Parts: sequence; structure tokens; C-alpha cells
Amino acid sequence: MTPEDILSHKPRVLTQKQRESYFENGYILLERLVPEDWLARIRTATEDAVEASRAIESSNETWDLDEGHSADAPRLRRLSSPNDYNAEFWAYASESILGDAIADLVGPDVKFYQSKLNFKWSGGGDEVKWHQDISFWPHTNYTPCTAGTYIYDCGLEQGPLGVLPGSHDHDLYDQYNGKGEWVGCLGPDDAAKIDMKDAVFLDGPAGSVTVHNCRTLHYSAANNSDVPRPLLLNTFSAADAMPYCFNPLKSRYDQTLIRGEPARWAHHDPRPCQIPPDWSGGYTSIFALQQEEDWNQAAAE
Ligand SMILES: O=C(O)CCC(=O)C(=O)O
Repeated sequence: MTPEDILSHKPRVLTQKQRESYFENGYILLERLVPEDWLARIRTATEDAVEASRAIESSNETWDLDEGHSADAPRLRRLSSPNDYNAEFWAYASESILGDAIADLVGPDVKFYQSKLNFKWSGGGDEVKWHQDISFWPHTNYTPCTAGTYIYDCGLEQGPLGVLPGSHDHDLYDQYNGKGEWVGCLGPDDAAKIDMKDAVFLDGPAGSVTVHNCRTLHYSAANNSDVPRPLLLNTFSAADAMPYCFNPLKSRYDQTLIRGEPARWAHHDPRPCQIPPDWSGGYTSIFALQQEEDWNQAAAE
């Protein structure tokens, strides 16, 4: 679906102005979108996951542990595929107002693609370097977008998501390093050209939702505050967007329709997309890739 097709459908929860702003800027912040009852459910699921992580000693497909993690003092970077880990997360992604807001941005027929819960722990939780999502998981068009839900209040000092408005309309960047290895972020020369004064940081109270398009450049700073910053990320697309590479965070719900009808025709956008490595042998997380950590290579083999 093109933005014009999408905008021609009656919105469910967003205003027409909000939708137009998303297409113009490549992102939107929906303050306090999530009602208290859903927020309570995903908070409990998050706290249960942190409890369970006490028994985990090394990073694996599901858990990405931060340096210093222990049973006594958990420190997590990411829980991969939370929707597969706890049905409460999947209920939120598929049944709540979130799916209605996404339908307003990708069209009435919406598919789920993948999920992750990025913790960015207090006292130095890693930055996420400037990158674009779509070359991690190319699709036939650029409707895919990722919704980030702040499970607790997120202030500027906790490393909220930062975006570069309008960057979704530019060419995609190279996310391989000079040695031809995938690093999942812009090289130092490209990153240095970004003027941080142009970045918009999407801090917000608990229950706020950020949505960024799959082409939008985004970044988040380290969390040097005393409070962790769990951000629940769900990626969706229009039903007519077909992935053509292996899903790095393969989920049992990949391609599940959460609103509307299945597509009979794929929509192809002619703009090119960089191809990632073949993830069928394994994937770790964006944190490990961008830090060029060894356990990524081990898992990939
Ligand atoms: O956790 C964040 O701040 C951003 C995460 C992100 O961009 C990603 O996982 O692709």
C-alpha cells in the first residue's frame, strides 16, 4: 500500500493529522496511548521475565545479558521475541489498541513480524548506534514499522529512542563495515555527518508508544541514569509486504494477520534495499552486532 492508499482509509484511533505527520517525518510519538489495564499486564510480564533471568548465566537466542549480570543483580540488554516467551506480550501486540494505531499507519490489513524487549539497564546500558531497520529484514515494500512501548516513564536521561525526521525518504545507508562484515549500523563517516541538533528524542510517560518507519534513521544513547528503560518493540507491516530474507528474530507469530484480510497481491516498492547476512544459522541482537562481540560469530556458526 502507498501512503495515499493508507490515508484514504478511515482511521481507527489516530487523527488524520497524526497519520500525515508520520508519513512526512517517518515517525510518531503517541503519548499515553496504552490504557492502564494493558500496561499493568505487560509490566507484570516484564517483571516475571527479569525474575526468570536470574537463572540465566550466558547470552543465548532468547536472552542478551549485559556485563555484570548475575542471579543477585540482573542486568539485561534484551529479551528476544517476548511475544513467544509470554502470551501476555502477544495478547498486547495482537489485541490491544496498539494494533488499531498501526492499522492507521500501514493500512487496514496488518501482519505481525517480530518482537523484542530492549531493557537498556541503568548505570550504563548500551547505546544503540544510528541505523535503519529494513536492511536487517528486507520486505517487498517499506510499510514495515516498529512500535516501541514505554512500560515505565522514560526521561531523556534514560536513553529514549531518537529519530532523524525525514530520513525515511532518503537512500538507505551501508550497514557493513570496511571489512565487509555486517555491523547493523552506519559507518563512522556516515554517522559523523548526522547533525545531532536535527535528532528528535522521543521521551514520554509510561504507556507512550513510538512508531518509526523501517527506513527511518534512529539511535538511542546509553542509559547512565539509576533506572532501567524497558522498551517493548513490536514490528508490523501491511499485509502486502512480503519478507524475502530469513527473519532474524523468527517468531511463531511471524506473518500472523492481526487486523483485516490477507493480501492476494504483494506490493513491490522499486527502491533498492541492502541484503543482510543469511540469518538462518543464528542471530544474537543489535547490541552484540554493533559492539562486534565474539558471541555473535559463535552463534552464527
Ligand atoms: O532500544 C532502543 O533504543 C532502540 C532499539 C532499536 O533500534 C532496535 O533494536 O532496532
